[in-house]
Amino acid sequence: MTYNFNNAIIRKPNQSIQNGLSSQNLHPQYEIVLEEHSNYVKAIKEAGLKINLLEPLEEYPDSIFVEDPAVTYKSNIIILNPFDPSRNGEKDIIKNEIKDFFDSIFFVEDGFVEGGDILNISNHFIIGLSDRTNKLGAEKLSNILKRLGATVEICETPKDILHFKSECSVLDNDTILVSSKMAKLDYLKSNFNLIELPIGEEGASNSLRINDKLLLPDGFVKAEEILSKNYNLIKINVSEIAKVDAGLSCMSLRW
Ligand code: CIR
Repeated sequence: MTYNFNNAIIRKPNQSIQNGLSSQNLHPQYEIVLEEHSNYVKAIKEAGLKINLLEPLEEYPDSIFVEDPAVTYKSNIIILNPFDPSRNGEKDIIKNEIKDFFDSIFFVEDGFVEGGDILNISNHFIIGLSDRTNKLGAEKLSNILKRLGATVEICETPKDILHFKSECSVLDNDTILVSSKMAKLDYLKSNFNLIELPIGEEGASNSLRINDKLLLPDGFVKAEEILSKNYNLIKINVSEIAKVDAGLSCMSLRW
């Protein structure tokens, strides 16, 4: 099942996170990021995962977002090709740090693709085209995933959403949590059960289902009300980390 995991890779925060890419030109404070990150690590442990902690990378401001330079599938790791020049070099470092955790390693070397644009639901992947992921990168990744036995759909990410997964996440084998913008995508509407969050609660749509827990960004009252009926929630405050356009999924690689 897409959300049953045993292991996670997480990178300790770097002080240079304050200079991370931010659509609103905001600068998170390192000390607060450390505190939020430590609660995130605790929640992932509580969900039952063994954590493999990587050392901080000061030369890459956005490097705690380990989901973007790589994606896992079964016991494989695929090293991606992040678009932003300030992030592209992360892939060469993380490759050496994590390759021994996996049976096989694959590479997307042509085009661009970032992990934030890849949603894995059951044996199926949706790759969102965005400002960070282009058609060539999506096709190269799709070829690798298909060879490994997955099915793949390439979809557009609505304009002004950074990554496909910035506003959606897997809840169950056929259920996806979506913001109101993502709820309009024909491909999602016709193929999955969607739980739509109201306008103003977009920040909660990047939640993280792990085993029997659902990690949810704190501070979204309506999302909590909707989801607490069927899911075992762990709320985490990530408001400082959100200043650099990040949510819950991007801070770990799970398998
Ligand atoms: C970036 O713009 O690349 C970072 N500031 C945020 C990356 C968030 N990644 C993700 O949602 N997968």
